[in-house]
Amino acid sequence: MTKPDILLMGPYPDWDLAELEERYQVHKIYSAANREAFLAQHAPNIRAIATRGELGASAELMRSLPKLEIVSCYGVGTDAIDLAHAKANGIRVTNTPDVLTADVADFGVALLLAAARQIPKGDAYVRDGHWATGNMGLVTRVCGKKVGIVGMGRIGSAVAKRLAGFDCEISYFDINRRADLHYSFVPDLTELARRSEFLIVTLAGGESTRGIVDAPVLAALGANGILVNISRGSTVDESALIDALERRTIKAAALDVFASEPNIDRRFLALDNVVLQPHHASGTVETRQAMGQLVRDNLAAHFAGQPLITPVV
Ligand code: 8YV
Repeated sequence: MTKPDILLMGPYPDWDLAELEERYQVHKIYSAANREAFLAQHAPNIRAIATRGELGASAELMRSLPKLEIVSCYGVGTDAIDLAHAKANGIRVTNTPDVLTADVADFGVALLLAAARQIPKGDAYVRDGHWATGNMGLVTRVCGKKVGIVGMGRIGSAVAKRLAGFDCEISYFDINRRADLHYSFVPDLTELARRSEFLIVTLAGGESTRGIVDAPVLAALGANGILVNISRGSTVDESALIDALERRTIKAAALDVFASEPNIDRRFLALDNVVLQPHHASGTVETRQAMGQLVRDNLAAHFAGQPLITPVV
C-alpha cells in the first residue's frame, strides 16, 4: 500500500519523525530551499498537514493542497490555523489538548517565581563572582499574593490549582463564570488587573483575544505588578508592555510567547525586569512524547476511517 503524503510544517523530535516516516511520505516544508518549487512538486499529493501550534496552516497554504483532508496540530492552540477555511472545505483539524496542561501550568508558576524571586539575576550574580563582594538586593514574595488568571480554561485552572497551594488568592477573567470553580470571577479585565499583584495570561490566541492585555490593563496592574504570559504573544499589546517595563510602571514580566517568534522585539533584550523564554512551556520529554503520539493517533484514526481522538473541526 502506498503511504499517504503529509506535509510537516516544522521540526518534530526524532522519535516522532521516525514513526511518521514509517507510515507516511513525509515532506518537510521548513527545510525546503525554495518553498514555491517545493510546493509545486509535492502539493498535488499532500493529504495531511502535521503542524506545530505556533506555525499553523493558512487558507492560502490549504488552498494550494487540492487533496488536503486533515490538519493535525502539534499543540493545543489552533489560532494559527484558518479554521473557517478548513470547516468550509471539509478539512478536518485536530489538536493536542490535556496532555500538555500540567507542564504548561507548571511553567507558568515557574515563570512567576523566576520573575518575582529574580532567579535569573541570582544565577548571574553567583556566576559572575559578585556574591563575595556585592549585595543582590531583596526580591518579591509569591506565596499569599493576589493572582489574576486571564482565561480560566484547562491551563488557567491548572495554574490556579497550583497557586492555591501557595496560599494565593485567586481571581479570574473569562467570557463566562465557571460554576464548577470557587475562585472569584471578575468580568472586567482592567478591574481584575487592579485587584491583582500578579497577572497570568493563559487565554487562547486569535482575533477575539488580540491585544486584550493593553495599556490600561497594565496601568491597572501597577508598579508592583508582575505579568506572566504562557498563552500567545498576540494576547498582549507588546508595545504597551515594553513601554510599561521601560518606564517601570509595572514591576516585571515573564514571557514564554511573543508577537513575532522567534525574532522577538529587540527592546526586550535590554531590559533587566523581564524573564524571556523560547516558547517552551510544553517542552518536556514527557509532554512532547504525548503530543507527538496524539498527532499520530489522530492521523491514524483519520486514515483508518475512524473517529478522530481530539477533533477541533
Ligand atoms: C507548543 C503550543 O510549544 O500547545 C500549543 O499551542 O504553542 C505549545 O504547546 C507548540 O505547539 C510546539 O510547537
